[in-house]
Amino acid sequence: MASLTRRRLLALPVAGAGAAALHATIPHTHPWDGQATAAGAHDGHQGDPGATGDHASFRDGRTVDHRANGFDPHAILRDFDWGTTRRLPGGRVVREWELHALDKEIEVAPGVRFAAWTYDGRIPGPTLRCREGERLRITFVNGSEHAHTIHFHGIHPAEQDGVPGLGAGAIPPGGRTVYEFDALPAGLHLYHCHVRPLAEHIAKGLYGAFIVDPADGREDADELVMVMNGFDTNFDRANEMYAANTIPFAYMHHPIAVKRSDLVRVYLVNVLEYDLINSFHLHGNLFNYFPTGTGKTPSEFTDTVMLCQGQRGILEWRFAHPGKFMFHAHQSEFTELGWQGFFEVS
Ligand SMILES: [Cu+2]
Repeated sequence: MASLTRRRLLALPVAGAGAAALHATIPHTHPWDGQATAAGAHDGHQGDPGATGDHASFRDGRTVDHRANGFDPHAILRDFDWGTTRRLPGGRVVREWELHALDKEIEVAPGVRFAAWTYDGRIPGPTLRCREGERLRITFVNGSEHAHTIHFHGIHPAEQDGVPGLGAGAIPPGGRTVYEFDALPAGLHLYHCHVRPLAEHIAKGLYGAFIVDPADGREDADELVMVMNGFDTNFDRANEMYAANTIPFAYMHHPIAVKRSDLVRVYLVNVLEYDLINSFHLHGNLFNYFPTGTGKTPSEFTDTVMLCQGQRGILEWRFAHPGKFMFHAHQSEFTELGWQGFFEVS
């Protein structure tokens, strides 16, 4: 596999020109191997996603300091930010948020610190949630040392699009602006910075999910947000780790508890930079898939979906059986590098 070979060349956290040729002959270690011994070296990433083997990665149970990071991927799953609301004289709801761009060092894997750019100090940023037809006002305060924007997916005027050269354009450090538009259409969307170089501004962590509930709502469910992402920790424009909601293996160490009697609804967003596609695969069950969440008729009843960057969709299912069921990217390389987890069904 070409990408595997390339990654083997580049995945070592070693800087310096001319080193790449040497890397090919050195046993590959993950950046998060840290102080692990040479026993952690291995030949590649292929294999059973559920197997631990003799691979000295942090799949052995080590994890990051969620408290120091200021966010926990388990909390992010069910953390919906409804902002604050007020009513206009005509009765229409105005929903408001204030988002801050903040430069912040985040431990993305045990001992691996990443100089991230964040919305509100977390990756992904807050999951903004509203109802179809409301008026939305998002105040953006740039507390970063770099210029940024918030570009929302959805329907809105050009000057509210959060791209350089239109409307408020790129917001300089210390600057602020207000994005204002109607919540349209109902569905699952996302937001991210749109300042060039775009890949860097996204890969550094400036993105989040944006949910517009249909005016007539959705069926009650246990709702979960999964933003599929990855991190390039050695600045070679390739990811060294993959995850849903930032921290690799988080849901392997602590499975997501769900009830067999509940409808499970996953809001799945792919923001992964540098790789052309990402995917989600569920074990032991199939789900209804609603692309972009804009329709109420599923496009597919399946156990695997593939998404390019910016693509998203809603997954719904009920577990047929109790027990532990894996979910993971169905690119084995991504799986091995962190994008895998368990549901624990009771
Ligand atoms: Cu930016």
